[in-house]
Amino acid sequence: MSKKTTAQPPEKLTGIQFTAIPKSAVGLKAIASSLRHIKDEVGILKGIGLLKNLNQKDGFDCPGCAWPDPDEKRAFLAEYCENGAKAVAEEATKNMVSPMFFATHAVAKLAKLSDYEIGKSGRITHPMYLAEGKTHYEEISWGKAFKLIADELNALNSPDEAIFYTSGRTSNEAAFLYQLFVREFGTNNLPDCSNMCHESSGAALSETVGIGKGSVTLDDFNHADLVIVIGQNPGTNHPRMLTALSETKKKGGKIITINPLPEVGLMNYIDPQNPLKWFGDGQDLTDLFLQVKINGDVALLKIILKLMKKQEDIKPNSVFNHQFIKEKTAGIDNLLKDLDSYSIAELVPQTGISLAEIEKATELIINNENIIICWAMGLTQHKNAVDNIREIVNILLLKGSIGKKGAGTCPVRGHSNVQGDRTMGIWEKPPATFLDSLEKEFNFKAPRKNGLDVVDAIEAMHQKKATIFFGMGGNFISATPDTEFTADALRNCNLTVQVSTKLNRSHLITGKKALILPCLGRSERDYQTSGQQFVSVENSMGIVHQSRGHLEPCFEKLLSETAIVANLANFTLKNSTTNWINLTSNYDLIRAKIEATIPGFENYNKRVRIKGGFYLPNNARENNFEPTATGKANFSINKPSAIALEKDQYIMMTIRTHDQFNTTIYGLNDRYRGVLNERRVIFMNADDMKKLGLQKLDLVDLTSHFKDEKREAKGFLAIPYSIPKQCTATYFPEANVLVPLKSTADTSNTPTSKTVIITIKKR
Ligand SMILES: Nc1nc2c(c(=O)[nH]1)N[C@H]1C(S)=C(S)[C@@H](COP(=O)(O)OP(=O)(O)OC[C@H]3O[C@@H](n4cnc5c(=O)[nH]c(N)nc54)[C@H](O)[C@@H]3O)O[C@H]1N2
Ligand SMILES: Nc1nc2c(c(=O)[nH]1)N[C@H]1C(S)=C(S)[C@@H](COP(=O)(O)OP(=O)(O)OC[C@H]3O[C@@H](n4cnc5c(=O)[nH]c(N)nc54)[C@H](O)[C@@H]3O)O[C@H]1N2
Ligand SMILES: [Mo]
Repeated sequence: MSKKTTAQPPEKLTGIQFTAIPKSAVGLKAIASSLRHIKDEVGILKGIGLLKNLNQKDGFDCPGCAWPDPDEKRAFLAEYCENGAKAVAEEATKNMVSPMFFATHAVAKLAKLSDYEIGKSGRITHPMYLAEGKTHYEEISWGKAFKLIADELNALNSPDEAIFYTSGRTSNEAAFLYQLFVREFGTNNLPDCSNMCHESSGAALSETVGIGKGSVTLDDFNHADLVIVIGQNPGTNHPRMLTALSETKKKGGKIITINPLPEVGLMNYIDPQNPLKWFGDGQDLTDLFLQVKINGDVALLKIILKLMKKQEDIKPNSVFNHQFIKEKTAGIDNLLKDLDSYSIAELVPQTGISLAEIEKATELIINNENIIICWAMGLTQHKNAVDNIREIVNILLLKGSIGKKGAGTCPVRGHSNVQGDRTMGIWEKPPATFLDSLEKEFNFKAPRKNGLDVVDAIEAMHQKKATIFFGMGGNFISATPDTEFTADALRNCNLTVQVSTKLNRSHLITGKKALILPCLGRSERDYQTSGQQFVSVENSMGIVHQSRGHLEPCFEKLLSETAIVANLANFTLKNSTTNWINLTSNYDLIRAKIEATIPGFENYNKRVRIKGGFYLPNNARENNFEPTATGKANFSINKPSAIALEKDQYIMMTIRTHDQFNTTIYGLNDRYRGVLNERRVIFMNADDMKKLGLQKLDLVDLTSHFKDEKREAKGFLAIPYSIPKQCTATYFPEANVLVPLKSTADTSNTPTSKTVIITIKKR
């Protein structure tokens, strides 16, 4: 393993302070925090104008998370959360990164700053070029930039030597054009942030219920008897989900939370048996909190399945929905037989939870009809992540709790349009039927070989099999695992190109040559030759709706992502029969092409103009599982975690603070966990700290272990916290250097960012 530590965030402490862990989420402090960010970044007047338009039916879609907006009434000035306001403030910042900024800041020096400091530099205003051997970026014209990229692309031996990454903010229109350009160029190398995110959900759900998306709608939360929130921290990452959970509660529903941490957004953890009243007007959210060990979920879910089966055996028809199982599913006998091969006594210690608590959870599942299960990265970023999700589906299928009101699957998506990007064809493994329709509509021969996902793309660049990296948004170096290895991979490239709004580390760890193409943000007006355009996005529940920018662009040189792709295609593709520039003159023309090639978009231009948008078809929601291999919903056989810790080893999960959006660091506080002004911390169980002779705030160095590989990250402050023994937590992206590139989930190949095996050494 490379020993040099040149690409990761600096090992610099910022002055930790503590605050009492709040008893409830949201409330006045959240409002104060939103306003502070808006005031500091944007200014009050402009800021209020912006917030007024956020998530309104004729406004713009929040560039934060993918949680849906209500179908019907929307509160004036209030369809956003603290962290949505921060996301908007960050994009609409007054700070500009101009050519002068680049002239006075050497790239190598900027790379020594933290992601927080880099991001706060501001919005990029001009296309910038870092020529080979140069120390500073210089301004370049758009035309020269496009020509340079086109020449480099066309000089490759094979189109497969280029990588085209996408983050999840790109609109449907831009994403559709982008994948079309990449495929006409000749490759399916379209890795995206989803590869590191909900890929495991997509894999598990496609196999078991025939669609890689969740089945519930927002309204289902009004009809659920029981919601299980597992491996997710909505108080921070999807704060508006708390409103939906609160509705479930108001209507008499129950909530089970399964998490190694007592996240404030879901409960006030003092006594798990008696959660304090905390939400808004004093409403409890979590009825039962199971403090599971990291990656102990399959063991836990298996015990629940075994207990369900036991009860059904004792009293037939009291637990399973036999009619649903008979008509709609396949594979129950195998599942039940497999369950017999496990013993509860052996499984319990893997969960860290007492059997009595698990029995309580099972009782709630048995006694309630309509169950929704919600999850996010706590389930998807493990070696057996796909098993985690398939095991959830097993529970829902036994209960017949899918494809009807108040019940179903709810993978809560991350980026605001990550689901839409997939629908538009941003995927390294496109289905043949999709390629067929592209070929027919656009008159070209689409590449049929699967492309590279994120992990494989990094490998290919490291081995110099791929030499051009193009990033449509995102922050590849900070978001990906194994920071130093990935840095070497990017440095091996001849050219790295980033289409971005804000300065980030990926502009600073570059190929031999590098380009930055600055683009419009979601909040800004997008003018094309036919006038102002709107774009469309798809949220976590499959609703496609429009988003119309509100602010004048922060600088006149910016292009929309759509225009950038069209120009690039125009420069690169010599034989294309598509008039790319004309397509971008009016986004209705792009939407018409989407309608012609992707099912579910009939009358797109008309329906996208209906306020609130329209739902895409969803077979699982409609209680139809025909698209699976068996034509039925499939039970599956899943394995508990195989991780065996050696002496003095710990599992580390890398999680988000309350003050960041992925690699964009809004501030240095994690208010809901009581930590202020510091990100280089490691949360540990107090007994584990004692065993290691550690006091609160001792400085430790971390080493991760994978096969015979070791990786190091230095200088973290140890903090005792409520977390199961042998489990620890650090923040992403500071700890990404420890995540081994080749440690990935089976089937989905998602990096195991929530199960990193580490040892901890006191300084
Ligand atoms: N404000 C804000 N909003 C965001 C984001 C952001 O960074 N900031 N990111 C967006 C994106 S792209 C995404 S994907 C989502 C991420 O949303 P989350 O998945 O909620 O984000 P994480 O911080 O990764 O939190 C994972 C949660 O899973 C728990 N967990 C970890 N390991 C396990 C485990 O083995 N089992 C169980 N049961 N739980 C576990 C952790 O304790 C934590 O509560 O949020 C989106 N929204
Ligand atoms: N260790 C660890 N690693 C993780 C995770 C984890 O939990 N732990 N989570 C993973 C997950 S779930 C995800 S989704 C990925 C996220 O990976 P990415 O999506 O690659 O990362 P972001 O931090 O969301 O990208 C932020 C950058 O996007 C650019 N940007 C913002 N808005 C726009 C826009 O409208 N257009 C364009 N073109 N650019 C824009 C800005 O320049 C900003 O710096 O990270 C993954 N990495
Ligand atoms: Mo994500």
